Amino acid sequence: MPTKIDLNKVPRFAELPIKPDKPKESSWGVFGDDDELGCLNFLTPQGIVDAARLVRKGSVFRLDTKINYANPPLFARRPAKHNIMSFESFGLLGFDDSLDSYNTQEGSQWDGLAHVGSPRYKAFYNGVKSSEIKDGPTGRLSIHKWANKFVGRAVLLDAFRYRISHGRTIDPLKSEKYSLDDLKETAVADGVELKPGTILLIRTGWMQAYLAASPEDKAAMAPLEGLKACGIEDSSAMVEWFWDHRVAAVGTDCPAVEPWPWDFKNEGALHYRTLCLLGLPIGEQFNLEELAADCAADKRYEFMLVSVPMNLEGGIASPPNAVAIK
Ligand code: UVW
Repeated sequence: MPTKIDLNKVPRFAELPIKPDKPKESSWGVFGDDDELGCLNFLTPQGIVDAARLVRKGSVFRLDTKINYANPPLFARRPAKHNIMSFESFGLLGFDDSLDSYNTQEGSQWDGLAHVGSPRYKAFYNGVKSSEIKDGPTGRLSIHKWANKFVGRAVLLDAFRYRISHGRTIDPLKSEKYSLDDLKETAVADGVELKPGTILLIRTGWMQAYLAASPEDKAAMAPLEGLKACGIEDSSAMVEWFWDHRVAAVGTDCPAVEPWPWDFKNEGALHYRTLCLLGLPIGEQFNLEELAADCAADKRYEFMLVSVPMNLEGGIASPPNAVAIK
């Protein structure tokens, strides 16, 4: 649905909040008091048309991990069990399948705006209360409301490659941090521009490190207390940079966008600043490996991104079902 908001009139981060009764550094009310899309409002029909012009060579990169790629899944999530059923007893040579205990966050995922709320304000994005987050069509901040929305221009910041190539090593399997300067320097080095309405992908190197790890190391990483993972800095300056560039969503290849573990009691955690205060969707465990290799080869770090989250009414999160198209 085309947005009715004049994006030229959206306040800068320093002007937030727009009303004194809204949380500090929040965008609550900017897109309307009932808005449930947050920064996805920065994706516009014109932005989709412009993004389509970035398709030049017909290369498609799937950004989702395979279901059950993480063995066992992180954060003690349960693996999906794939069952194939036969129709033979009905006289039909055919099959269908089902997935038992499928967790929408078992692999690559967009965290929906109902995933994490603020302990201080006891509310989710735009003041939505826990009681309003529920299964079915009336569930607020549900992932199914994104179904027609997640298409536009995207860019890749290969911060891992940038750091390594500049001799500043980082161990993605430790709780190490990419600073805002790391991201800005990567953007300058690779000629990446953050235009309004950009879906920002950030490669931290976590996914390639995880995929190369031994089965024993993967098993040790699965429980919450066993996982250590890199991520991006959880500062006010970081989200100011996103907001003032009208970034529509931030997808990463690491498990929590910010380093894991993050302290749930820290009000400055990126999960609170993005999902809850700004309504900025964040993505985790994306597989950016093939895309990053292609961008390094052709030096084009911008492309069209098409993501079709699950049509699950009341859904909290979703695999991105995303492709980058160049
Ligand atoms: C938590 O941070 C608990 O989950 P996720 O990283 O999947 O958003």
